[in-house]
Amino acid sequence: MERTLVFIKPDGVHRRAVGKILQRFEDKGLKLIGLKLAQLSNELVNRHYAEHTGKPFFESLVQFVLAGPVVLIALEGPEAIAVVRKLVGATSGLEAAPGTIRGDFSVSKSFNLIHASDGPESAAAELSRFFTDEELVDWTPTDWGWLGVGAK
Ligand code: FUP
Repeated sequence: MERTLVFIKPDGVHRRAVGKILQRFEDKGLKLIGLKLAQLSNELVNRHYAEHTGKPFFESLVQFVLAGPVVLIALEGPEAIAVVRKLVGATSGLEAAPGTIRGDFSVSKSFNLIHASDGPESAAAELSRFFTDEELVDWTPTDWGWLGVGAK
């Protein structure tokens, strides 16, 4: 079982696509363990995208993510990190496959609606960056056995 961090970027919120994006994760069978709307701080966004500091798109990326509230989502499920990245699709909406969130909602490299952790280390760091331990809720969906969760 893995946990991962997703956030819907300001374009997704402004476009009123939050419900449709959340639906993708619920339909897949992932478990929602944290959810909140937040206006991120400049300091937090700079820290989150630190690996891209100095790249040509860095400043516009930071300004974009600060341009309105984001929806922070913590998810849990089998291989949740890779499963979520597949649902999200390639970074550029121009490259992302139809059926993925970016493939269905974006025609841009930058305005790509969603962020998702790309590995176990980033998932752990990002979950604790955006959620306190108290905000993450441990619970068991009644239908998980039927979805194959825990099945070998
Ligand atoms: P991803 O993990 O798919 O979100 O992609 P990256 O970590 O490589 O990039 C982080 C964000 O930078 C992307 F979501 C969008 C933005 N970006 C650009 O705006 N232009 C680029 O050429 C590459 C990335």
